[in-house]
Amino acid sequence: MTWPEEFAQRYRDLGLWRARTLGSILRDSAEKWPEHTALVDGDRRWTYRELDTWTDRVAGGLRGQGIGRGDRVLVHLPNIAEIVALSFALFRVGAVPVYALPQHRDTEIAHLRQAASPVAYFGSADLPEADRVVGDGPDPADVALMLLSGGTTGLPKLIPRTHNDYEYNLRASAELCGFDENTRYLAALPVAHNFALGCPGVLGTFWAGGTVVLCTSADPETAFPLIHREKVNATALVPPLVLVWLDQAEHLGLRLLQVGGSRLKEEAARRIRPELGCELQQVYGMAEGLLNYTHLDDPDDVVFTTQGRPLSPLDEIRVVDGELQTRGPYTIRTYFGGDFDSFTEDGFYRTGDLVRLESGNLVVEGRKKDVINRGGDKIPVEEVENLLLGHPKVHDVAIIGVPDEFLGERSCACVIARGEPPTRRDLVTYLTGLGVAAFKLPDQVRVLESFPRTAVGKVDRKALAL
Ligand code: OOB
Repeated sequence: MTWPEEFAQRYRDLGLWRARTLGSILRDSAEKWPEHTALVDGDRRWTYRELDTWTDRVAGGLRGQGIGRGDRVLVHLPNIAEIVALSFALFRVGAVPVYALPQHRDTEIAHLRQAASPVAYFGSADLPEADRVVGDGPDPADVALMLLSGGTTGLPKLIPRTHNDYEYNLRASAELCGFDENTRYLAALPVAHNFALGCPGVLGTFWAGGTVVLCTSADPETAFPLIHREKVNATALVPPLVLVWLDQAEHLGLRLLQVGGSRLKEEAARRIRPELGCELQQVYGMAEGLLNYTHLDDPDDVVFTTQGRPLSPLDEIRVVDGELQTRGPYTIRTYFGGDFDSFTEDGFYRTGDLVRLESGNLVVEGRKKDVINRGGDKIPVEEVENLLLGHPKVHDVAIIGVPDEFLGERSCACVIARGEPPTRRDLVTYLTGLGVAAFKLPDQVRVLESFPRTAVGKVDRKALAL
């Protein structure tokens, strides 16, 4: 389930795992910088002391509800201050937030309920009450939170991250990115996603004593005025948003612009400094753990053309048949509920990404997993295919990625019709009716007589894409 003891021992001995819980991050910073602004959400602002007090109140409320150590709680909130206070309160009582994305709808929430058996739900959909158990405080080796996989094969899996490993993840990231008490980080991507949560994200900013500015939309109309008003100096984006920001060609005065989640084109990378006036850092990460960063003092070519190198000296990486495999102090050894295909016998996680190493830095060249990366949003194709098979006009369906200038790739549903062929609108209306996140809706539909098959009879997605 977790790291073998010899590995855990090494990570502790080397001071990577410090036996700190995530709840203590806010407490420590509140002691060091009580009057410093910790959090800004629109017109609402909290100092570290205030946020710490609020968190304790929420924790008391959770305990009053009987929510405690080890209980999973489904958190389905946008970037509002409540997701911050609730998360820290859950960390403090030892309950485990399971982070749904704000874009998720009934179908995804139903899946998460089934997969995680949460005792409570915080968000906009309705959940009946479940059994509740009272517990005590957390142990650093406990699971602190659960992230969703960008989708391997089948339905999104739950990724259990411990206090020990995630505290290291965000602390090492904050150090590498030079975060300190003067950092003013704009959370433009969802806080519920690993990138904005802990790479270094909002948690890394709190660890460093900086200020987190929340934003519910990364559109320039919303984000740019906030950047100016709050003197934001660091943020993280996915590549399509970078293109939108570049179109505005406005100097933002950011010290650091992190970009990751999908492949950033070199041409866009080169425009960032002259047009937005900020330094680029490429981030190639995954909710399962491993993070790769370009460094702030790397030569331009490295920053513009590679996805950087592993965060930790204890990260182990190897490339097998083009696929990146990894294990290390903050990479899971198994998914919640188990899954043996994604891990090798010696504990390496098979990323499904095809990479090459270029003088020590990774370049992501493709993937072998059945996921479409739609500008950073991961579409688990099997999940959507299974839903579409329920449509009366669909006999069979295969969803493939097709190249897209803006998103990197978009989705195409290849359909064998049952009688009258379905239109895109038919399928979109159907999926929307089921309550599916908008980014999973097919961008286009192609009707075919039959699918090309591989030698073993599986749909040949590569041939379909031609
Ligand atoms: C981030 O995490 P996930 O879990 O949503 O998705 C992980 C997958 C990777 O396996 C890779 O296929 C792709 O997203 N990816 C990239 C990339 N960053 C992630 N592909 C090309 N270039 C990049 N820079 O997406 C994530 C987690 C933490 C930090 C940043 C991104």
